[in-house]
Amino acid sequence: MISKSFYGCELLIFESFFSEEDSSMLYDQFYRQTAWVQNDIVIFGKKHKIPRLNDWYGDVDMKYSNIHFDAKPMTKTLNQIRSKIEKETNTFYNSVLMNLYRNGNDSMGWHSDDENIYNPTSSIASLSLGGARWMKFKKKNMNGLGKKTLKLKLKSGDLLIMKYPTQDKLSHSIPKSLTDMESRINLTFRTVINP
Ligand SMILES: O=C(O)CCC(=O)C(=O)O
Repeated sequence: MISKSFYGCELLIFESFFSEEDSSMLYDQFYRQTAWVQNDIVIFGKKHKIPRLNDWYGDVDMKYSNIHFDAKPMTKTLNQIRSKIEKETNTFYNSVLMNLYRNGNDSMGWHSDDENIYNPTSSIASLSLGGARWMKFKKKNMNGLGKKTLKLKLKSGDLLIMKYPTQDKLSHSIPKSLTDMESRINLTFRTVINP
């Protein structure tokens, strides 16, 4: 396990949490069986397609901006993954946001998972399947050149744990890549509380 500390936030990476073979089997299963949707986001009054596809499983509805996913029970496979993560990390998760990055042009901008549906002191567990991607972290509200960022390479089968207070103090992003990238599925397990 690799442990990184950045502005007082602990980030743990369990490399090959799932073997290459299991990761590729899981990737294929999720790719085929998930009802992927591409939502719109409104920026300065203009609609844009979010550059990645999503789905959501969990105890409560997921709402942010104009995006809405109804609550639905986790599948058997998601429950098995969740149990394995919970055993390893001693944390309880009741929902998962599923992300599909089709190629290097799909991305996720700077943000924190700090919406009020989440328990603010719970970790977030993020499993990567498929093509490797960089994930960046920076201190919240810090812009401009010369500001420190942390870059982690997330490979297929790797599990990243973002511990409290990561969502309070840091933003994270999955930048676009100019080089060709294999598609990637990411599952972020979260703990929602009824707002
Ligand atoms: O794709 C990832 O590894 C991170 C996804 C993410 O930051 C999010 O969905 O909030």
